Amino acid sequence: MGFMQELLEYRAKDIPYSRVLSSMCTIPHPVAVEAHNHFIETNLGDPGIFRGTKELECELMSMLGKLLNNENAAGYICSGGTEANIQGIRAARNLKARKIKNPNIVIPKSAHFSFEKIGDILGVEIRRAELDEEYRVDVASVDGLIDDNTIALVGIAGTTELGQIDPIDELSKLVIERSIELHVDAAFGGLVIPFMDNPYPFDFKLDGVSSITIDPHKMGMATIPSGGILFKDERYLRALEVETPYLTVKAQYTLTGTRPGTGVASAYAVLKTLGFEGMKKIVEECLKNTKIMVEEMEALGFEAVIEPIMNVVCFKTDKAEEFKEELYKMDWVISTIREPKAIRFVIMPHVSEEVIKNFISDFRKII
Ligand code: 0PR
Repeated sequence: MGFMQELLEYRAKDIPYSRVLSSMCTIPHPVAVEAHNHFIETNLGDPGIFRGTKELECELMSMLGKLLNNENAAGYICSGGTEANIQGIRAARNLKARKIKNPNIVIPKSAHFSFEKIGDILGVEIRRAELDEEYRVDVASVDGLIDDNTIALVGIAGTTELGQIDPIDELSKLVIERSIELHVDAAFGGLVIPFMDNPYPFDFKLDGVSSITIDPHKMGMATIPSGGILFKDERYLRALEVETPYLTVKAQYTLTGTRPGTGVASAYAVLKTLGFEGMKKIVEECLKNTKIMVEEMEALGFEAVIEPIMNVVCFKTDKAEEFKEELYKMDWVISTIREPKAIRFVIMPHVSEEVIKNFISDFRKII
């Protein structure tokens, strides 16, 4: 048996996306794959060599900046939401906290687990604010946790578990009053909210927002890895720089050194091909399918934890873990959340109406 055959056999053991209802990633758009293949050997870690790819990244950042209502936004394509969140907080720390001994940040209890890593790596104390009944961060609770050592607040535009959007406009007012930074984690929502009928305010249109995480490898249908970090202006990138003695450039603001240009090319290809209207159609389809999932689950007697705002939806049940295990035995992947006990579905572009119908028919057998 040739080793390539062997590789394919390993790959065949993976669960196909048509049975994955738990992922924020999806099958890349065909143009993303084509673009990716053309950039397979690129390394943006040394942009003087890959100067065309670097130019393309600048173009993509300018497209994302416009989408997020800031022509001056500066940033780069990284390994994912985790790195983007690290860099958002690291920039805030470097700008604000050089004089502060024990810096802290205030994040919602609903924040992604990447903030656990941030506390550990950056030595920043993480304070967790309470949520309201709709699982948005409670601004009074945030306010109560701020002190003289607070360098930044975090708001989430599309929480991992419920797809909820924090009151970013109120957080923005708060950071302006306190002269601190505001990092918005829109890893998922960044490429959903702008394409919704009544978009929630979450981006640079709000004066307090300093940085935004927005991941093309989630709803942007780019190839993995393609995460995004955008800052209000260049000043934040400068705060991240280290000197690079022997590269084609003198300084590097990224967290990783060697980094692929494939995520830049694939994200660019998707956005250029689909345009604003094309992205809107994809988002509309996902929201329509989310409604179908709600109807199907309600017909089985389940109740949604909150009425879905984007294409993430959870249903209350004490048997969440049991259902997840039983479904996994049938090669269906769903997830569960921390609070309240519930099962969770992310209705990505690969979760078609047909996938939902197939799932419901198997789920009936279990319940
Ligand atoms: N911020 C938010 C709001 C997120 O939802 C995520 C990931 C991150 C940051 C971190 O992004 P990276 O994983 O790109 O570093 N949210 C999903 C999660 O952790 C990611 C995911 C994707 C999980 C595919 C499972 C999966 O199959 O749940």
